[in-house]
Amino acid sequence: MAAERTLTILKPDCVKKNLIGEVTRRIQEAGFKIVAMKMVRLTSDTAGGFYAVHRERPFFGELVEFMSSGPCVPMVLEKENAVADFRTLIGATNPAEADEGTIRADFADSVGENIVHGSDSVENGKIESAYFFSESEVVANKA
Ligand code: FUP
Repeated sequence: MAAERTLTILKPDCVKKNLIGEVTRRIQEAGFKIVAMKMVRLTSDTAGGFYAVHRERPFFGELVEFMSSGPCVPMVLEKENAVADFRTLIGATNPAEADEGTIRADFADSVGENIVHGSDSVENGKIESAYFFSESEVVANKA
């Protein structure tokens, strides 16, 4: 079966808490291959564009403010069943509801500041990956 891809973002709280290494370790230990990564500082516009689907939600302003509050680390990850397996690894959006041992249960402070993003479908993973990476920045990682 062809490997699937998903897009994650290690969010500004992850970077501020010096958890880039620990979260990346867990991602790799779970069998995901990193096929693209970079550190970026989103602006209000680029953060708002990424979360445009939530534009009308009451938390949109805070979400944009948080996502542009410091650098973050988007990555494209590859694995069989990557989208669903990654969401299992990170746990529920609200860390209070996330299963024990998941990344959000262990490190997130709140539903708004929840350490990592994970695409919710293969199609959205493609759209979200293209938001951060050009085709030439996504490499075949066969190592
Ligand atoms: P997820 O797919 O787990 O990232 O969750 P959503 O797409 O539902 O939400 C995207 C982001 O919006 C969350 F990561 C944080 C923010 N959010 C809130 O701040 N409050 C909410 O009630 C729901 C989402």
